[in-house]
Amino acid sequence: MKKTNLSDYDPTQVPSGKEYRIGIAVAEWNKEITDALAEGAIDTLRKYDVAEDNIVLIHVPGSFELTSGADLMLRNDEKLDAVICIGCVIQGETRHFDFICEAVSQGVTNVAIKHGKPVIFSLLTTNNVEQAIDRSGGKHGNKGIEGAATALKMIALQKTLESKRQKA
Ligand code: RBF
Repeated sequence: MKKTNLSDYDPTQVPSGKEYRIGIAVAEWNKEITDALAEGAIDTLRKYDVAEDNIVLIHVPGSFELTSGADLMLRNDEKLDAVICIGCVIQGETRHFDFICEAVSQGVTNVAIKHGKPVIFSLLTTNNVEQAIDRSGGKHGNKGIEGAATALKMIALQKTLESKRQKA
């Protein structure tokens, strides 16, 4: 298997986001990395026709706050179809890394289930800065792009299933 660009996805399989409204919560820790991820996500949403007014961006202090940031967005904007959570946690010398990663992965899942809407986990969890750079526009692509494509696919899936249920 070719392993150079992990953000490879089939662009023909990504649905149009013309009617969609998507939130992006971005953590300020490791800002250069998370800004690059957010840029990849926003460019991708634009590429698939999400209207500028329908891309709603907020910032939270650190990745740990992504869960409550996503929850606040969904609670206060009923028109949002999904939220993409963007952060970067870099392994340090203490156990914070494990606690933050665990909290965000569980938290994002809980918010998605609570609101019945896709909440996307675009969190880099790396051993060092170099690995983070490689995945935010470097040799392993940009995980923000992948997060945006995932949001579009999940919203389309949700709308398909909802319309099937209504017809049944
Ligand atoms: N937030 C991140 O988004 N990435 C990190 O790598 C990161 N490392 C942290 C390391 C320590 C020791 C602490 C105390 C916090 C760290 N945070 C990091 C911030 C965390 O997500 C959160 O904002 C704070 O713990 C406040 O709730």
